[in-house]
Amino acid sequence: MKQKVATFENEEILAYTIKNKEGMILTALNYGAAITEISVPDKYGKKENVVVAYDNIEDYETNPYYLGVVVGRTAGRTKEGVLTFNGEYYQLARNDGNNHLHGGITGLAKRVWNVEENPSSLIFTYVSEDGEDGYPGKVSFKITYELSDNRDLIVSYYAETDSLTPINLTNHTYFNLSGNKKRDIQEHSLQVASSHVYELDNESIPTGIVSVDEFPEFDFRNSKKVKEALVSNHEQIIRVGKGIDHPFLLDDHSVKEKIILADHMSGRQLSVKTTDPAVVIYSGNQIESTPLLNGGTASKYDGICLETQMPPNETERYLINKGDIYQKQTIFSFKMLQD
Ligand code: FUC
Repeated sequence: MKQKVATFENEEILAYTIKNKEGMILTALNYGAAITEISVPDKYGKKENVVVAYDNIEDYETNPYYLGVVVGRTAGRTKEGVLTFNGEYYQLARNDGNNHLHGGITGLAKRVWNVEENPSSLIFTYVSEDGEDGYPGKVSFKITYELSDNRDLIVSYYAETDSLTPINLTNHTYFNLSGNKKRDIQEHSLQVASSHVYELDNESIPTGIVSVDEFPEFDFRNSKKVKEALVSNHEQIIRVGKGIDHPFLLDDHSVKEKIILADHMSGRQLSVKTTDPAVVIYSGNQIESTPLLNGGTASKYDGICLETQMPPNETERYLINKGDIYQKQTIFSFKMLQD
């Protein structure tokens, strides 16, 4: 089902809704492939939205928090927006202080994508021309959101290029399992199979890798409340606005559940399977009182992003060339916990 929800610069903005057999609902826009709704039941069977969304659809045109979108061509921050490879130098937009963030001023997040609608999947395609957002190479992107008959959202990424260029995509959905954002995520529990994290400089550029043994606030190898990290006065936590906004290296590269987020009050649990080597976890530290989100309020820690990807600012690790295929899958599985 699709519905026209807005017009941005003469382009029709459409919201597509698909359901699985159990009635799990996903809604996404043709703008940035932004996920505005994932509705799943709580432990009493009450179905509610577990993603953060703007109340006013017009806010997706600027989308200051990158809610729900695909980010790229390269996710995260590239120092000074400089790419150097193959003897060439490219200057990308500096849209975050001195640095390039989430693919630039426009990026994939603020493009109108072509959408093919199927009963339980949406296929988004977009061709990015050579030089777009400062990146070399013409790149064809394909992103699929598919609902399984269980409660899985399978996000598949595909890209191919006509010349050497970096690709590092992720999805920037903010989860809040309380349902329709009744509470913030501080009481959510989080488990991450990661024993090493990147420290950041004061512009949030990764500097080096530390063991979580030396940084226990970020030791989520056993499940603990997100709040336990947020209340710390560790300089890394203060630096990013009193929260988490860091790349975590995943210990095991096979496809299995490596990240588990749970809200015990609602009984909802989300687990994430990925083959990506890292996840940037962002606890919504920069969310302000406006724009309004999910029913009239907005504040810090309203949602948490689990951005599976290659570590940011390591361009040489994710170059693809003509004839190569960039392909990966992230599986978000929802489950109801009983008391
Ligand atoms: C995240 C963060 C940033 C930024 C943005 C909206 O991925 O790494 O700090 O605020 O999203």
